[in-house]
Amino acid sequence: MFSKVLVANRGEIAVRVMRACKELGVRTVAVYSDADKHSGHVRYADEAYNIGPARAADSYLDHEAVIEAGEKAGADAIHPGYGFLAENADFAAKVEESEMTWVGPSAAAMERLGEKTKARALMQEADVPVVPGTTEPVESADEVKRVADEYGYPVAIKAEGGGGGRGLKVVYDEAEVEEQLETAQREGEAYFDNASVYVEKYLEAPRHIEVQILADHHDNVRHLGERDCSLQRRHQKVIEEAPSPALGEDLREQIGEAARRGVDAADYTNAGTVEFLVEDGEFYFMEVNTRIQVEHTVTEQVTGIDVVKWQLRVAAGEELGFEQDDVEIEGHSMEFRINAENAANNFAPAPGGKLETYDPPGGFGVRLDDALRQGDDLVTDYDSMIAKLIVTAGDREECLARSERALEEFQIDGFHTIIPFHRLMLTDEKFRAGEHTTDYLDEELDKTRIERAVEKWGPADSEGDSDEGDEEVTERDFTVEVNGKRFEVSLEERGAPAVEVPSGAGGAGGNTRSRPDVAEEDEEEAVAVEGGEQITAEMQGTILSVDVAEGDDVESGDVVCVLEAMKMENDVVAERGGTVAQVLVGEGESVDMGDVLVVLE
Ligand code: MV4
Repeated sequence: MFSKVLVANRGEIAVRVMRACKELGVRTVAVYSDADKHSGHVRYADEAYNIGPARAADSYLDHEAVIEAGEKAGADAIHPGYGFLAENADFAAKVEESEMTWVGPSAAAMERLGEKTKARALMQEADVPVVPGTTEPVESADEVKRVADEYGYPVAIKAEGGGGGRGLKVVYDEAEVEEQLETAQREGEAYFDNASVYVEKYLEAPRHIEVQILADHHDNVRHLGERDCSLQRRHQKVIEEAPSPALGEDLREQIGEAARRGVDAADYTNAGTVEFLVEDGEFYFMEVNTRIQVEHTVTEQVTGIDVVKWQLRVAAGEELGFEQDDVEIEGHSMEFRINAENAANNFAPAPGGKLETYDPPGGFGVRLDDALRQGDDLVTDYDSMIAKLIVTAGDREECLARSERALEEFQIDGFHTIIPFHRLMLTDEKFRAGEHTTDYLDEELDKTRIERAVEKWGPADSEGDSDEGDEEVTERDFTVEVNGKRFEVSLEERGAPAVEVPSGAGGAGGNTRSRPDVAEEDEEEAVAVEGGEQITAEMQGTILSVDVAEGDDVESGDVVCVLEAMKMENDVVAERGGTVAQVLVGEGESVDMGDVLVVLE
């Protein structure tokens, strides 16, 4: 085993990896940016190195800075976590060339599976069913039409380098082919430097099922069963579970074996995930993720196998210590992503704030993967996911009840989280029945139910967020005893001077990096400048789409563009109505926090 491992990541996954290191007797090295000087992963590590400014491109994504920190520390391996450099084959190759070991698949295997038509051809070769379509890139509209003639509309045009929802275009009839083909090519070029696209039959309401794989350097490949990640919002997973409520024993066995065959054929090592779409009892390969995933935890809970420890052991050359037949799925587990977002405001990331209260649940079957502690400032430069609650029980029914209990116990004050949204899902008939498909949240769920959930279970003052022009209301909670019985009362004072506004009010509160908040409604976020109001980027990221043009009239709350950061899609909305005077960004452009995106007049 290694004696010292550098973890090239931050937040909960960095701590998760370090926890595994500790149990293996391995010393840990953290790296951090200027924004993370006081973050949990830095406190947890045995030693830590500053690798640059807050901007990810200048720190967590800086290949040389990370490798240099590893060399300075004398680390003998680098674990990338997920996101950041985890799926960067160039970086993996650089680590392979250094004195250190890359805790992940070889750079060559990452490349083989990173290009989607290559991966499709490889899987087909290994007898793994793929979505009907092309295994070669297509260049002309005629080729797209030929695929559609064969399998029927809709078809999906996908960027070769794609993943997540990026570079995916759906064509519902022949008239749209030209336009969607061009858009897919343009997005592929903008996001992945690769305009090459291919075509598949589009499945309209599939389930997203993925299989966890572990492979060693001694030709052993094991699968650890599937996870169901069908509950997604704009390609962001929110709740994941294992096993899938949608699979019978036969299909489960077939998918697991197919994943194992495919990975075996790719000459793959370390942990990986094979993603499938499942519809009408058929399953189709979609892509391979060559990293540890956020939701690996539910697999660990139902198999008892520590996936991160095996990543480290396999990278160190050890042989997998169990046979396929030893892998047994027991009970049921669900993961709830605790994102600092306001679900009632289009899941807008919290603008910042201090974690005034952090009182997580406990008891039988409750696991928390986190890094923040009470009193910490929220770091908003990267991902809005601050923790994961993982609930495990004997069966799905008990898991639902235990999850309701655990989420009710979970107390977080200082900013919005999506706990109210999770509590709503646990009352949702379709989710409880396990009948939801990947389009459920975006297409079917009534948004007013989310608003009501946030009012009911969100921060006490959350109604104030959207009530424009309301007089100040100060609310204080008291405990009183009447004839020996305890009562909690809250008193409201209207028109009072705003002294003790709890920091969850959407204001920047105690945050030292307070800045305009374009997502909340009654703040003076948009800085008035000559010629109008600026709408600025909340965080560093890439413009996914621009939804307005010069001269357009917009209303308060309208989406002007979509900004992607750390694979999260964030709506940038207009604060108030106006006419678009200037659009300063284009699709695929990278922007820094505070950059002006759109000017209104
Ligand atoms: C699809 C699909 C239906 N048919 N491909 C979305 C992310 C990207 N990795 C691929 N995605 C999809 N590809 C075909 N041929 C539906 C999706 C999809 C989806 C997949 C998994 C989970 C959520 C999703 C939400 C929308 C679309």
